[in-house]
Amino acid sequence: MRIVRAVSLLALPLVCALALPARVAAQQEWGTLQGQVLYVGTEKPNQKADLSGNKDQKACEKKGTIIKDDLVVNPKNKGLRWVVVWLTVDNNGEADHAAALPIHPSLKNPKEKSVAMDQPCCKFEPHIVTLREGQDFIGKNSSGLTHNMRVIGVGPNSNNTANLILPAKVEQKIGKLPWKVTVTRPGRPNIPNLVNCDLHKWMSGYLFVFAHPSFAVTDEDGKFTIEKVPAGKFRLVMWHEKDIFVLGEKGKVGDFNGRPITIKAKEPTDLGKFELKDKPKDD
Ligand SMILES: [Cu+2]
Repeated sequence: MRIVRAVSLLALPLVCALALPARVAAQQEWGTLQGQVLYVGTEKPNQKADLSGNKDQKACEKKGTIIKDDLVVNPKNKGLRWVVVWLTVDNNGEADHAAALPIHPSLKNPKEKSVAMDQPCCKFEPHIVTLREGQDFIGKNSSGLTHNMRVIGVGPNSNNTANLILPAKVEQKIGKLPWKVTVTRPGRPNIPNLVNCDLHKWMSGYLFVFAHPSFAVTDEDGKFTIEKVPAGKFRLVMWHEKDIFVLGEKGKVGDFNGRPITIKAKEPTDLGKFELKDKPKDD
């Protein structure tokens, strides 16, 4: 008798769930996204920066040769570093770059108040800084040399364009207004703000601003992991400074529509390896 009652009680929530109107959205679930980007093009990676004729050449090369960041490939596994990877909403097979992505409750607000870009040895480190809206961007100079930091604010960040001298051991908040996602036209994806040093022409970096936490930058093996991403159907967009929007649906370079992906709930979704070729010459 007792058993029968227990069963009927258990069945009750199921009946209620079936009776719910269809318009009540299922609760958002979360997963982890990972993958690896390989460079299979013909350009020579890991090239030395040209410092010849610069007054700081000796000081800059004190700790070794400076390797450019524009095509950093791991010779062991072809992993391409400094690829920015992020999610966008899929709207009938098109990337909707302006639509809001679901954000995991624990990531509603960024944990750190600011993110810094340093220049300890005549290179911007990290080469690419990713900010979330609400975070401050700090220009830092931990070296013994004077650097100039020119940040080119595009679109809604144009008022944050800065051109400042950063003497040795100084750091400064950059941007008069809160940093926003950089879009140049409606429907376009976000693009980075360029960072240069006028005193050392080989120095360049990028600042990306996102309105959500579902982004990553590939590491020295070309790998990326994005945790607490929304489960479901989304699009994956990739950017690299050589090819700009590198991951088209059919592998077409320069397509900022990205590629459709399905993220599994509660377990990692491994997208495997993405092979990037050179940008076509006629683009
Ligand atoms: Cu400099």
